[in-house]
Amino acid sequence: MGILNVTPDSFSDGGEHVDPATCLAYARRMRDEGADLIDVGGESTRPGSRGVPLEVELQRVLPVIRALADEPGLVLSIDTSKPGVAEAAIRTGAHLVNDVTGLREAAMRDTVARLRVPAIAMHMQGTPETMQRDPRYGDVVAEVRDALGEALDRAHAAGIGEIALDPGIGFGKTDAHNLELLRNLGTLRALGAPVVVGSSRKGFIGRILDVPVDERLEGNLAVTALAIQAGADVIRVHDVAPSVRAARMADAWVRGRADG
Ligand code: HH2
Repeated sequence: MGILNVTPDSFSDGGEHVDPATCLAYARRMRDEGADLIDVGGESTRPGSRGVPLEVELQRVLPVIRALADEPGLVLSIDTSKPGVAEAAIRTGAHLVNDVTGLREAAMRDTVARLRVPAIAMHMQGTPETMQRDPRYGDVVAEVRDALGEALDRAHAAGIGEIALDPGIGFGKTDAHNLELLRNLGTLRALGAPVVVGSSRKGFIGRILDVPVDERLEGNLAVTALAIQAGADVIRVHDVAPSVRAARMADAWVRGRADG
C-alpha cells in the first residue's frame, strides 16, 4: 500500500503532493513500482496533531480522488476517520476505507456497510493530540488483540463484509510496545482477518537507528521483511519500489517459492 498524503503537515512528506496532477503522477509511479493499493489521506495523525474540519479534508482529498479514479490499475483507499469524508470519497471513486480510529464510530460502521466496501480498522490508544504522552498497557499484545477483536465483531455486526486489522504502530505506543506488537503479529492474524502494518519512516525506527525521518528506509525494509514473516498481509509505505522488492523476497522466503 503506497501512501499519498494530501496534507501540508504530515510528519514525513507534508506538502509534497497537493495538486491533483502531481498526485496522479505520483500515484502512477507507485502503481508502476508495484503498489497494489494507494492510500489517500487529507488529515495528518502525527503525534500532537489536532485534526482538520470536514470541509478542509474534503477539499484536499476529493479533487485528488477524482483525478485518480479513472486511472487503470489504481485501487484507492481513503485514510479518514470521518464518515462524511469516507462517503464522499467512495462516491467519487475510492474503493475502501482506512480508519485509524478502528471503526469506533457507529456512523462510520454504518456508512462503510451501506456503501458495501472493505475497511481497515486500526488500533489507537487515545487521540493523535495526546497519544504519545505516556502510553501504558498491562499486556500490549493481549490488549491490542482484544480491542481489534471487538472492532472486528462490531464491524461484522454492522454488516461490513471485508475487514483488515492494523495494530497502529506509533499510535499510543512506546518503542517497546511497537516492537512487541510487530513480533507478535501472528496473535493478531489469529483473529481471522488480514493484517496491515504501517511503520514507514516512523519515530521508533529513527530512535533505534538514530537517523532523521529521511533516512529510515533501511530500517523499515527490515521491519517489512520480518513483519511478513510474522504474518502481515499488507505493508503501508512511502517508498514503494524498495519496499515491494523487500516484500517479494520475504514472501518467497515465507511461502518457500522461488518465483516471487
Ligand atoms: N499510519 C499513519 C496514517 N494512517 N493507517 C493505517 N492503517 N496504519 C498506519 O500505521 C497509519 C495509517 C501515519 O503515517 P503518515 O500517513 O505517513 O503520516 P501523517 O499521519 O502525519 O499524515
